[in-house]
Amino acid sequence: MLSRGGGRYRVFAGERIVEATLRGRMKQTGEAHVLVGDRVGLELHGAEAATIERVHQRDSVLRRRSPGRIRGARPVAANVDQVVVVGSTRMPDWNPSLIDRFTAVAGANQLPAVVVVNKVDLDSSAEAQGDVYRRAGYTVLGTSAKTGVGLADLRRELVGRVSLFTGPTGVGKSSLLNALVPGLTLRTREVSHRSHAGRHTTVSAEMHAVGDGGFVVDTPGLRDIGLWGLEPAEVGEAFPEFAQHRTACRFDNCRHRGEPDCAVAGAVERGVVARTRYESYLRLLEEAEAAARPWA
Ligand SMILES: Nc1nc2c(ncn2[C@@H]2O[C@H](COP(=O)(O)OP(=O)(O)O)[C@@H](O)[C@H]2O)c(=O)[nH]1
Ligand SMILES: [Mg+2]
Ligand SMILES: [Zn+2]
Repeated sequence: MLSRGGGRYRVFAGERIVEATLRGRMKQTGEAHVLVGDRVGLELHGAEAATIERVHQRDSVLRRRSPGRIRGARPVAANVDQVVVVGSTRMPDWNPSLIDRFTAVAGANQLPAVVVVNKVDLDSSAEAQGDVYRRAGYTVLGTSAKTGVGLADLRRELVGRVSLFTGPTGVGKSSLLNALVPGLTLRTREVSHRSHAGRHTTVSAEMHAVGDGGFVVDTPGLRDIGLWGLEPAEVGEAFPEFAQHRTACRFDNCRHRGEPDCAVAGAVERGVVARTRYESYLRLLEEAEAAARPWA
C-alpha cells in the first residue's frame, strides 16, 4: 500500500496504481489499520473499483512516538528494508549529532542505513563529512539533487528494496525523491509543521515506486521514530562500529561510560572509533536512561 487518504488506499499493482477501499469485514475486525508498505490481498471489481481483502504478514513495523505520550507509539510503515539518512553539506550545515540520531534509529530497528551527503554542489569538500560513516561501516554517497551528481549511485542502492528516507528538514530529501521518481512532484522547501505545543503534527508517510522493484518512503518529521522503546543496554547495538570492540569490554553489561577496561572507550582514544559518534552514543544513552525512568 502506497498511501492513504480519506478512506481510500493507493495500492501498487505492478502495472498500475489502484485506488481501493477496505472491505467492510476488515473495518469491523479492527484490521482497518493498513500501513504504508503493507502487502495486501486485493480484489478487483472491473477496471475502476478494488477492495483490500487482507493484509499479509509483516516483516517489520517502524513506529514513531505518539505526540504527548512517552510510551505510546504509532506505526508509520511496514516492511521497510533500509533507512536512507540524508544530510547536506550546507544550508543547513552537516549536523553530526542529528545524523547519528537517524542512523541509530535504523540500527535500533535492525535496519541497515545508507548515509547521503546531499548538496555537494554547494561545497564539494564537505563530502568528507561522510568519511566518519564510511569508516563506521555504512554505505555513504555524495549527491546533488540540483546537478544530478551521485543520483545514479543512489538509485542503485534502492533497487529491489523498500527504503525509508529520513534526515533533518531542508537537506533535500523531497528534492532527491523528485529527481529519482519519474513524475513525482513532492513539495520542496517545506517549513516544518509544528503545532503550538512545539511537536510535529501527524503527517502520514507516502511510498513511491522507483522502478526495478524499489520503493521509497517519504516521512516528514520522523526524529522520534524508533528510539522511544530502546533500552539503555541496546543503544550501543545501534552503533555498528562498536560491535567489534564491545565484546572486549571487561564487563558484559558495560555501557562504555567510564567503566574500567572499556574497549569501546579505548577505541575512541586510539581514534579507531570517531569521537563524534561516541559523543552521540552517550547522548542517546542518557535519553534512553531518562525514558526508562518516566517517574524521574
Ligand atoms: N544547491 C542545492 N540545493 C538543494 C539540493 N537539494 C535540495 N536543495 C534545495 O534545498 C531546499 C530544501 O529541499 P527539500 O527537498 O524541500 O528538503 P527536505 O526538507 O529534506 O525535503 C530547497 O530549496 C531545494 O531546492 C542540492 O542538491 N543542491
Ligand atoms: Mg521534504
Ligand atoms: Zn565498554
